[in-house]
Amino acid sequence: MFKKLIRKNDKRIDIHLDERKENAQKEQLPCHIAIIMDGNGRWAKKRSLPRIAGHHEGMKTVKKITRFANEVGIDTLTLYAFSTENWKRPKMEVDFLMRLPEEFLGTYLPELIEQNVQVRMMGNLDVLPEHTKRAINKAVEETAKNDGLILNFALNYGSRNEIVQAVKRIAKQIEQDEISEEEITEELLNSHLMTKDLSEPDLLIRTSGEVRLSNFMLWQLAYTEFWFTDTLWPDFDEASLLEAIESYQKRNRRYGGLKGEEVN
Ligand code: V07
Repeated sequence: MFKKLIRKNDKRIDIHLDERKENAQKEQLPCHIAIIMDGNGRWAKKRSLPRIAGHHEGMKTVKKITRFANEVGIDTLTLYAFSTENWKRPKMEVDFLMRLPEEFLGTYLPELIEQNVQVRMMGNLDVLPEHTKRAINKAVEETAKNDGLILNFALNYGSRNEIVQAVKRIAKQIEQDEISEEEITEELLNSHLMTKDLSEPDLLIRTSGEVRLSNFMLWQLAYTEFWFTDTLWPDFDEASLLEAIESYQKRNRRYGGLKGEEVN
């Protein structure tokens, strides 16, 4: 009897969610959503679990949100999985984090392939452990021909470093007389960023109540709508993503066709 009631309730929630999803799909969706997946450690602490338990739970949320974003019809999902600052954490935690791509792909790559998801990476991958590189390269290769959702992981990524690398390459082009100063434009700088083949994010989500960018996509977020939530990343779910999308659409409606950059 009790079980039945719960199931009934679950179903009602599902119907509600499906309806909201369909309504969202009738309006302009954010093409590219970027997420700072914060609050995994705090989620674990609240349960007296080790931080790595929070990271592991966070990985499950990545699967859930990827599935749902694909289902909704989002074009690109960029997820901040590991920042250049994260190396400062205890070695044991870093080692654990560096095993997560393998674990994730070990169980989930067949589904990603089946769902036509294309896996991409941005960040300095050279210095990652060999076992991590092997797993992510395999995923990138095996999904390269897919043309559904682009699932873009930021791994060992830092935005200032990305910009510095771009500037260095441009300086070299100048030095070697390949381009002139006049040719340095926003488009040229764009073409040297790790996001050169992606659209700019339309919506940035950060979980866990922190309201800062933490060196994430500084250049690319110039015109992006930001959505912050107190929900910890392991607790983030389909309804949370819909809430963010609905908020984005509401703001878009308010602009009434005006572009966000027309701030005057
Ligand atoms: C990581 C889980 C999500 C919360 C944030 C920190 C911990 C998925 C991946 C991943 C990365 C590349 C890839 C496939 C999966 C991942 C790290 C951490 C380092 F090709 N989650 N996740 N990588 N966390």
